[in-house]
Amino acid sequence: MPKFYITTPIYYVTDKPHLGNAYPTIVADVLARWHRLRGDDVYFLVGTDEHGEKVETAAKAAGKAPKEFVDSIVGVYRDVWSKLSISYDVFVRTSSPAHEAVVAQVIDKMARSGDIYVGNYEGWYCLPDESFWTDLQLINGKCPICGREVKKLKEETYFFRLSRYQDRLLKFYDDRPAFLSPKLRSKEIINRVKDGLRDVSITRTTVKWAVPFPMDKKHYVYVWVDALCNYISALGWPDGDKFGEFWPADVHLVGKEINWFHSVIWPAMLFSAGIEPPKMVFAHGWWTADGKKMSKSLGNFVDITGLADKYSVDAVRYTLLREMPLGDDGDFSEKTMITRLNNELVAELGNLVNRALTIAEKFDDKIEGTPELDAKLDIEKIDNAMLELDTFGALNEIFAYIRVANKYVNDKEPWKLHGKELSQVLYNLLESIRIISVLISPFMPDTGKRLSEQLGVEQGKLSDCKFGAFNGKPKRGAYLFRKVQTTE
Ligand code: ME8
Repeated sequence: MPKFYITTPIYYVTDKPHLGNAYPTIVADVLARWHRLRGDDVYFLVGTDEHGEKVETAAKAAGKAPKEFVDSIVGVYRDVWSKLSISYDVFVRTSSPAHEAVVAQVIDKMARSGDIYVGNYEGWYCLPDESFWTDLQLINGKCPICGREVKKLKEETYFFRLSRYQDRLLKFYDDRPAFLSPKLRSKEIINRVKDGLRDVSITRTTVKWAVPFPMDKKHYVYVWVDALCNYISALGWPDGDKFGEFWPADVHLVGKEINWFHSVIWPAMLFSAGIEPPKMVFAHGWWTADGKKMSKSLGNFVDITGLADKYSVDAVRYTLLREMPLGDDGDFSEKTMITRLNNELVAELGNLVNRALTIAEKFDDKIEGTPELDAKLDIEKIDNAMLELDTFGALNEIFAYIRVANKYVNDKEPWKLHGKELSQVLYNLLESIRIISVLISPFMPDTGKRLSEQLGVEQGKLSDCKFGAFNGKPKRGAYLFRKVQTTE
């Protein structure tokens, strides 16, 4: 059985998750569900990044000890993921003793490779991004990722000899072109690596809410080195069965602002520790509000649970996947969401189901016929799109088929038909809807389930997505989606 190990970024637990954090989590969920539909052995990791100065500062502001603070927020993450139908297999927390032990062991391996040495760091630090910068990297004196103020740091630190891995990384990118995904981002990384790599600071002495550095009691592990290890600590590295089964990861899905950590620092750390690198880092784009990246620290974010309460979880999941190809940036607006809900979920999918089931439940004979619509559905194309993480292309293809089925209803006018002729049309419609219910289920799990219930069939797998005998007992249930009235 093919295996599929997919991970999301682990989020800083400074506040509850917003639309931006929900996005990669939902995308990863859709991919994990798709692979389960294919019958693959899936392991889907989510988690929380709980150490470091940023979390320590947020805890202080909340008047709590860091551990008490993170414990209170992790529960909120679990609740939000459950509300958004996130089917994760494991939830990693970096403050857990098992994870901390893995971090210390990875560092020990890196030290044995001769890649860690003590020195002095002098440069800039961006707290919201937990990242170090040189004078040259700053843009107008500000953080090049988020454009905010940076502070001067001057402290003793241990360095990781990243510079040593320049050639090996470049060869690795060359040998494994899929590693740097999507393609449009690979040049950027390769050029920066070609420009030369500086050793990276991997410890702090001033931030104590962190994993103790195993080689020197005065030092604590830099939060990014700690966080990256989550992808293997969650599998029980070095000896855990899950590690043997699922590593290397198939996809680390990450936002483009943390691509460097995942595409450069992480594989170099793994080379140093003698561990195989992951197969792919896919850098996705940003949801923006008026052109600015939505973020917790800017406060310009959309409350994802409020949105789901208002329009349904599936409508939110659908909009996030349909509105923007994975890898692009896009402005999010409630107005666009309502338009998609009304014009696609209600007027295309909902309408098809409603029309077909209304007639089908009154039809007393056995529904049978010969396939007429099967040639219009290219399952392989959809599957290939999903395997390439083109969730946008796959969803477009599924909805193109929904339009084909709706046109079939318009052309055949089943409300005027009887007997064999009606059976033939109903057969094609119900088989189409059955297949659609499977195909949309990774995107809209609740809708997929409700659809198969209304058809009176078991929820199928990808291998069931072909025309066969229709064996269901259709019974129209509540509308899948309700139109949202707007003032315009
Ligand atoms: O960076 N649009 O955590 P974080 C799309 N702890 N995605 C967005 C987004 C937006 N406006 N805002 C956030 C960290 N994201 C580290 C990660 S991994 C070992 C450690 C998503 O809480 C995006 O995936 O700042 C981004 O990479 C992630 O949230 C950052 O979350």
